[in-house]
Amino acid sequence: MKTIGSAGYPGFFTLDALKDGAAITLSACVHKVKPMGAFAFVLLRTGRYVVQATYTPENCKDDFSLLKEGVYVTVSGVVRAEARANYGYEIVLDRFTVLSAPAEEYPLHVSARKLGCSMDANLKYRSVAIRNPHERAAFKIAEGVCEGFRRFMMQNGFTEIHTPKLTATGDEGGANIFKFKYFDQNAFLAQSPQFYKQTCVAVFDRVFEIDPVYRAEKHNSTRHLNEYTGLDFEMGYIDSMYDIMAMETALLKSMVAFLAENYQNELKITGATLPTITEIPAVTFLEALEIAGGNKNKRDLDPNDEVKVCDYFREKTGSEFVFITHFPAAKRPFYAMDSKDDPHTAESFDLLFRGLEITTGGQRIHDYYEQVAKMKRMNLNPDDFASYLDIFKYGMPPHGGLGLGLERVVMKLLDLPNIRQASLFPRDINHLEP
Ligand code: AMO
Repeated sequence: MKTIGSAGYPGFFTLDALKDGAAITLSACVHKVKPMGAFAFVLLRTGRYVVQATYTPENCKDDFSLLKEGVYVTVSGVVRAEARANYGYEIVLDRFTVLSAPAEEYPLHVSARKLGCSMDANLKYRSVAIRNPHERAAFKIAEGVCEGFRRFMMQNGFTEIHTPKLTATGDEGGANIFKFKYFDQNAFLAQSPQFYKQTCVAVFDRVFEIDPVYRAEKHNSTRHLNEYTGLDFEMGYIDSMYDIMAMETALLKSMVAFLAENYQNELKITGATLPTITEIPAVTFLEALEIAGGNKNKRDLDPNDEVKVCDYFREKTGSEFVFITHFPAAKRPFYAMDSKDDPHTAESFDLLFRGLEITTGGQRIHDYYEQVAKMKRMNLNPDDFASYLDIFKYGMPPHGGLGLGLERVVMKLLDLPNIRQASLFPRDINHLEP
């Protein structure tokens, strides 16, 4: 019997095609060639796997010298059980044809278990770096995070939306906003889908979005990108921000279960451990400051504080996640609802995971007059936000939501030292290409 890939096309390979004794035709990239004397190992890199093949001149009459790293081929052979090979099988080659050969050798060790080059080289040769299976795994995991997010959202009645990234006003405040000319008008790249996702709550009750977010971060940190992927949701008819935190807890459990079920290949390649989620502890900002041993007058947690708070809760409760609630209102955006008990704090939270903030969320103001008053208190001119204020003028249910940074989640799931490794083509202050 001849098995041609898994969907009748040799460029679409899945592990189901590996059956002892089966004939197989498969298109792939030559990942590595290891001459062993009488035979050679030829590792074939498909879109997700690296499959072992063996070449012997007895079985295969095609010119062995053409099988070089980086060459794209279609091979035919017979599958044989081989316990020492990846996935327990190898392909005994009987034919191959070269589809395309590179003009130059790779500038990086693509077939090494880990690339082992500097971040500069990694980013300079990004198109090559991400061919390394360990580097590549991050993006399959990112796919799983997005798909797990989407599935959970749809199962819970959220509608998927896509909102403009070219905008007339900034939604998060602060200086980290990209400005540009939109024909004759000043415009900004969206710092989040905040205004539009709130707007859509009045239409669909519950919405989510997976789209790019732009931040003009001037500092070159291992946790900031200038373009990242935001996983956002917003929901109506909530009683408090705790409804949002409960929804996020359920979402994370579901996403982790989805990864465990569908991404064992990448978890094995990267050696990553998925977190176990039961209850996620929650503390107030002031309590978190105390745990971190920081100055009580601080108005935000710095990266060291986040690590200390996470360490504390991991030891005390076993949880790798912790919610921090009730941040100082002055440090949160103007749309955050002030706490009734203490208007100096906002009904707003962060979620930390393995020492890093991965989410901000909270309850929003829904009353028109309250929103206008808060803008004025924060020295903002309501006239600059006229179209956003329309949503309150014409009525909004009580609502809230959150934003999760995809690359930060992947970075922490895989214990990557730099967020750039969780972005296919990272945009930072020094990189606008590739
Ligand atoms: P915030 O500004 O905290 O909140 O962003 C939400 C989440 O996005 C991620 N993030 C980043 N990731 C990479 N590079 C950056 N420069 C960067 N900045 C932020 C983080 C962060 O937790 N509108 C609110 C969310 C909401 O309340 O719904 C917002 O954007 O993981």
